[in-house]
Amino acid sequence: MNPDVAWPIWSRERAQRVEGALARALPESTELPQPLHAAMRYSVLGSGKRVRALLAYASGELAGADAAVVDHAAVAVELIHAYSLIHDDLPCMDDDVLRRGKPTCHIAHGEAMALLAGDALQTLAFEVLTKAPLSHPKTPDESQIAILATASGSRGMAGGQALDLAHVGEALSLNELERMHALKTGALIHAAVRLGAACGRTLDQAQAGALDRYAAAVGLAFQVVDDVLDVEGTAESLGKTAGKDAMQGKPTYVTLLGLGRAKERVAELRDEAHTSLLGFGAGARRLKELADWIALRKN
Ligand code: GRG
Repeated sequence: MNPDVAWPIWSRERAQRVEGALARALPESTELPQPLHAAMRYSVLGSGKRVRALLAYASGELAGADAAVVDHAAVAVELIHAYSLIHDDLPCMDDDVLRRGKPTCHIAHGEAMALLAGDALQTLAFEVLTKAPLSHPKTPDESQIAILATASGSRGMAGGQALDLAHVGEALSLNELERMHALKTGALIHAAVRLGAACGRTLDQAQAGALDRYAAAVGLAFQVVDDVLDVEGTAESLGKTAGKDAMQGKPTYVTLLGLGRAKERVAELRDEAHTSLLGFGAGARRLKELADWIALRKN
């Protein structure tokens, strides 16, 4: 955890909460087929900052939802995230050997099992959501399944990854870079915020718009910080290979803006996130803390 930012007790408690819920949602590694279930548990449990789960709990709290109702959304979003990391690390994509401070899934469990583990985590996420108790009925396109499916698919994270792969070694404008990251990283972060809020009372249009602006700002801030840490961090502090973007000739906020301006951009996005929450009062406390943490994180 980041020594520069006090990680609130609330966040620790929620991170532990989702860890337990993930452990219960995943098949035991003694269950057939054991190698697949072992690979799934290896990649999901024991580490990870759980930022997406925390965002879901925090926006759930804003909408007055019980943490027990948000658990399903928090688990689902972390399962999709874990699947994306496994597939991203595969030799056909980023070809990485270190993730969350340990060998990547395909190094530890073999390429075929890693591919299947990612697939199975993705479908498990949706299975978990089918069991989510909702506090009130939603229209189909507000359903948690629709929110997560759109954010994960070709119009969201998978689409962003396709754009990323297509542009390795190419120059991108700042707008093109932001569009790519809004999909690749931002869509799932946005979904986490929306999924949590969907567990509580219905927000009016202005409130939903404000929450969308918050999610867009923290999603982008998360990515700009990731680019800064890729330059300033170490494999030890990050738990993953550092300096990869430069190695692969990937356009980043740092290559486009320079380190100083990239850091200023993070501060602007944090301010935007705070401003978007002004109308909510004390209910937005956890979302505000998370925006701070995302902007100041060191891993
Ligand atoms: C394979 C469909 C598919 C998508 C992959 C998310 C992603 C798309 C790739 C990950 C590559 C990457 C390093 C993106 C930058 C931002 C990011 C998602 C970092 C990892 O998320 P953290 O820092 O990870 O929240 P932990 O381990 O803490 O959960």
